[in-house]
Amino acid sequence: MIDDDDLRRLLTIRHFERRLLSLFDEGELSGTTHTCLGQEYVAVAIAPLLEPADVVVSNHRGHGHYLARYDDPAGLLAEIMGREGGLCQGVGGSQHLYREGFLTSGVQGQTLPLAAGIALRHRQVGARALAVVFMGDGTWGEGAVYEALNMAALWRLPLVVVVENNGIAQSTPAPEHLAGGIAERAAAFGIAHELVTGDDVDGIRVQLRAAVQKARDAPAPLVVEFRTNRLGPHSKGDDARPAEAVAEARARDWGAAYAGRFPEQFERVDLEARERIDAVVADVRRRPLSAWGAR
Ligand SMILES: Cc1ncc(C[n+]2csc(CCOP(=O)(O)OP(=O)(O)O)c2C)c(N)n1
Repeated sequence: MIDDDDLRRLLTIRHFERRLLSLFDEGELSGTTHTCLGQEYVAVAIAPLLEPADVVVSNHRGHGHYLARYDDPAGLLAEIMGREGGLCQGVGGSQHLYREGFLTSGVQGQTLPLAAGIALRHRQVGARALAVVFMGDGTWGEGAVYEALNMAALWRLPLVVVVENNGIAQSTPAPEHLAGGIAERAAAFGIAHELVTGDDVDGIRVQLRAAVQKARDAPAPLVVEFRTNRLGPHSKGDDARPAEAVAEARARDWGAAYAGRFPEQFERVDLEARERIDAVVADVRRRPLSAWGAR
């Protein structure tokens, strides 16, 4: 059973992401946004394995990574809506967030060299801190990934690469863009690889704790591959998958399965999370537009 705190984190992310899609429909958001619906548990499972000095480098699908670490839906929504109180005064938006210890980039693969550089710095100053980079399966098609892995392995960098392998890159299924497998690619560099197939946050932490600790204490890179499930569209409304694939994703949803097993707890925490996000949306909507000034 998931404890209330973890379930609250999971459902806060879920309701946040759902509201983003509805705010788009209402014409309240511009640009684009990529939700992590279905994948919330990856970030929630990883967050307590991290220490405050660790640096997270996230990607275009990064809202859950941020919320799992900081529980700050108002700061994130204000950023995405360009309102006062936004994390980066509304200049970064959904894909380019920055806060000490956390940054995201929408440029696929660019984040691997960046995270390797941060891990190198940690090593040089003896910081005992990790760089943790989140990436999708499709991003293994970018050459910069391999330069970064090569250096990370050679220089024994404290770098944890979390792969959210949801089996699709935008509209291209993994079998059409990924030759071989991620485990084999890690092995080619002599990098340890952990495969996570479940969605139980406690079980995932038990599985990963020792490997993450090792990456930190006896610095060396680690690839953690989650076989996960993208429930929503690639971005705001562009679900190019056939109806059967969408139905299959829904059938694999951790949330629906958990609600069926523990309905009383789910309904109680779900309502709490929904009301919290409703209040955040009402608050942020009333705020004036953010005014950007160089700092
Ligand atoms: C260098 C670069 N090329 C293309 C894109 C457009 N793009 C954004 S997300 C995406 C697919 C990424 O797929 P994956 O890595 O599997 O992550 P997922 O979206 O499934 O989380 C693409 C091609 C981009 N942002 N950056």
